[in-house]
Amino acid sequence: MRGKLIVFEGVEGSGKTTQLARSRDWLLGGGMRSCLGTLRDQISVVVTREPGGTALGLGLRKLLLEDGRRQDDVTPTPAPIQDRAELLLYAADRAQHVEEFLKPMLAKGVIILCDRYTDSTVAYQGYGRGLDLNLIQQLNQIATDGLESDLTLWLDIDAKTGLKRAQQRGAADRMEQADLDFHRRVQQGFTHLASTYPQRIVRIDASKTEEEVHLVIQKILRQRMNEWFQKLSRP
Ligand code: T5A
Repeated sequence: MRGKLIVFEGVEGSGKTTQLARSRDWLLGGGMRSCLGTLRDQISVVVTREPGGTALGLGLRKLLLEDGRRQDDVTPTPAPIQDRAELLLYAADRAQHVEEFLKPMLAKGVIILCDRYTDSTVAYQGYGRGLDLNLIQQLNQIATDGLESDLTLWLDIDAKTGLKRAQQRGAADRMEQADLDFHRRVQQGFTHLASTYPQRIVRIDASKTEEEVHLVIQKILRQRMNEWFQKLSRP
């Protein structure tokens, strides 16, 4: 039996990482048993993220997100990462992640919870940076070798509220430092994607409390797991 790829998407501070961890805990702590019965013992759950789901990806993540130089660094300040270079670095991270991690895990029948995937590239590099959407689609195809998510949970929150949440947590990374208009365009990108792919992308109101959002996600996961594994779990 092939596993399933479940992706969490949204703007900065939408609560993806929080909800992904809660979903994993719920699934492992009894949620899967309630959906799958004894089949639960044969299925495992792993979490991963983009960028940074592999050793190579961790290096790329550092390049992409840290704008930091040590205070005592005397080498010349590097030029900012150009938009097309940024696009290609995210694609390289994904190509490695798909081959090294996602495909082998799916082949083993694992349920993967992944923090960001292809829709982030469309939203950030396409809508945010203004790069050509057809080019991004082609690049996503090359990087994923056609691997799509089985379900994408889009945590929908307005860009300003999300950024505020992310900033309250501490220093902003290179992407978070982009201006509010950029993050609003990213949000438009997710909105457009959700209306284009209603079968794959489920919108979740992420402005609610952490617990309320978790309960909505639980309901969706229960429904999907029943659909996906119903036949297998019948005695
Ligand atoms: N990127 C990524 C691209 O540009 N192109 C791509 O192709 C890909 C794959 C990734 C960056 O890379 C960009 C997008 C990103 O800018 P990251 O560190 O993984 O960088 O950044 P994010 O994914 O944005 O992670 P964040 O941690 O900023 O946001 P999350 O995960 O959505 O939010 P979370 O869960 O960490 O929560 C943020 C804060 O809000 C609180 C939490 O406790 C936390 O303090 N919170 C809530 N507060 C109130 N109500 C709720 N319901 C809350 N839920 C969480």
